[in-house]
Order: sequence, then structure tokens, then C-alpha cells
Amino acid sequence: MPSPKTAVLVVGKMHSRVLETLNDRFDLVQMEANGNHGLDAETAKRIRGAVVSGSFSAALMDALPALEVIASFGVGYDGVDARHAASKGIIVTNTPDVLNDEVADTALALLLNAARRFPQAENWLRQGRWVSEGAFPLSPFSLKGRHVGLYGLGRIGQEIANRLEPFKVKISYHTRSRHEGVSYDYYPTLKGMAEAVDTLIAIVPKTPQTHKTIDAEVLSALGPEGILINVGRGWTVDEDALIAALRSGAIGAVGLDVFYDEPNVPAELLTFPNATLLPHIASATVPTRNAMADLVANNVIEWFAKGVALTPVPETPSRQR
Ligand code: A2R
Repeated sequence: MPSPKTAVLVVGKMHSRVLETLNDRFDLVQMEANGNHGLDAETAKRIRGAVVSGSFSAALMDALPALEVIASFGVGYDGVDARHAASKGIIVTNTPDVLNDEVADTALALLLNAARRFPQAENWLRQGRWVSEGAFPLSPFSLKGRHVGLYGLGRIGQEIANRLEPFKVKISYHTRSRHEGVSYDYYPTLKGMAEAVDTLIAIVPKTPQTHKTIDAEVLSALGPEGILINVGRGWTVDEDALIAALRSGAIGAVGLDVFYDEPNVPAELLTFPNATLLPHIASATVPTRNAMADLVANNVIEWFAKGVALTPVPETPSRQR
């Protein structure tokens, strides 16, 4: 008798490439996202691995007594209770680095679009207004001469900085502590940096400490010529304060790929001509999503083949199985 395949839970929707890669080697057990796991006790006891894109609760970990590894799709793993996993000896993995370039490209695209209003200008052309009304209005802002503050200078933040350099803007950053060997000006507080810069790019994770940190004070410090870009998590921005700041002209323009309650975007945000809004697509290209899918699948494969996860999150440092 062949030995039974290791059971791996698939929570919610998952990239097809992950499923294709794992299907030959593992017994894949599908469950609804955010639902009751609905597994019979025997199956729940057999689950030793899991793949997820989104939420994996502490309660679900508790319901799976043999669970060893949770491979999460994406670099942000705020949907997975990694501390609880750590307390149970469960490894959590994410997909760092493979999406750095894609997300950094998106940050720059949002910045250029927010400053120069390229999407609105294209719509002007498409709607025939170039013919009927003449030239598109001059954009009030330019990227030239800006001082950009990076809120976050990790793997992605550094790639954004690398891309900003040739644009000849001044670059500063705010993180929890100064980074050795970085020549950009460091600001120990977000508010202090917002006062100094005219452009803020947020690329920090969703943690209790980052919740609504881009608030009315920070936005007002950024000022009426100020541009806010967010490619991290919507959680970081107080959206009510942002809407009020756009309404009053307290800030100049905004470019967002992420929102507080996705996929719901506040209706008033859609009314501002100086808001460039994307449906959380920063890493959404076929090659990058394929690379993320491969890393998810390979974390599971390597864990069960060699006993070491490829990219464990810091809360659950890899250990031998
Ligand atoms: O404090 P540091 O030096 O560890 O800086 C990290 C910064 N960061 C913060 N900065 C200020 N206040 C905080 N409370 C705070 N918490 C974290 O965010 C670091 O510079 C950056 C995170 O960098 P990485 O861990 O390398 O993440 P990566 O790959 O750049 O992705 C960032 C986030 C993901 O967590 C997803 O939520 C999103 O982008 O896609």
C-alpha cells in the first residue's frame, strides 16, 4: 500500500499554480475563506500543512492539531495570527522579495499619476475633449524638486528609493529606528518627517503600531502641495481624515493602491479629481504572481521534504521539522 499523501488545507481562493504544483504530492482539502472549516474530525486531524491568501485565525489553528506549516500568499501576512502560530510551534511563511520590483513600480506610477494627472489626461483625449475643448488643463503639481519621505524603508521601500534616485528628488525616511549605512535623512517621528517633506510614500505593514498613523495631523503637516501615496496597507491611513483633507485642500493629491475596508472604497474618495485610485494591484502581474505562487508552493514542499521553510516570517523562525 502506498503511504497516504500528507493533507494540506487550501483556505479560500488560491492561485491555480499553487494548486497545480501541490496537487500531485499532497492531498489538498479545500475550505471556504472566513467560514467554519466544516471538516470532519478525522480530516481535521490529518491536516499538516495549509496555504492561504487572506485570513487564517487562531481558532482555525486550534482546530487542526497536526498543523505544522501555514504558507501565506503575499508579503503582508496580517491575516494570519503569526504570534498564535508561534506559540503552537506552527511555522508561517510569506512571499517576500519576489514582488519588490512590481510594488515599487506601482508606487512610482501612482506618484507620477497623482502629480501629473496622466489618467485624467488620457480620459480627456478618449472623451474627445481635446478636439472639443482644446488642451488638457495644466497639472498644478510636478515631481521636479520634490522632497519625498518614505514611511518604511524595508525590502520594498528600498526599491522605491532606488527608483526615486534618477528622478533627482530629495529622499528622507521614517522607520522605527535609523538604518545603518543609509545616507537619506532619518526622521524619528512620522509627523516630523511630514513637516519636512512634501510627498509621503507609505510602505509599512499592518500592525497595531501603524494603525491610522497617517492622520489629520500628518496630512496637514504634508500641506496643500502635499502628495500622499500608499502601497502598503489601507489600515495605515485614517480615511475619514484623508477625505476631509482632500475636501478642504489641506493636501494636494493622493495615489492609493490599498484601502481600509477592501474592496469597499469610500464613495466620496471617488469624487476627487486629484485622487488616483487602484484596486490593490501593486503585485498583480502574471510573472510576479507566478513567482509568489511558486514561493508559496515551495515553502510547503521544502517543509515536508527537507524540514526547513524557505521564507518563514520573523515571528516563527524556521526550525527543523
Ligand atoms: O522599523 P524598521 O526599521 O523595521 O522599518 C520597517 C517599517 N516599519 C515601521 N516604520 C515606522 N513605524 C512602524 N511602526 C513600523 N513598522 C514597520 O516598515 C521597514 O522599513 C518597513 C517594512 O519592511 P519589510 O518588513 O522589509 O516589508 P516589505 O517587504 O518592504 O513590505 C512592506 C509591506 C508589507 O508588510 C505589506 O503590508 C505591504 O508592504 O505589501
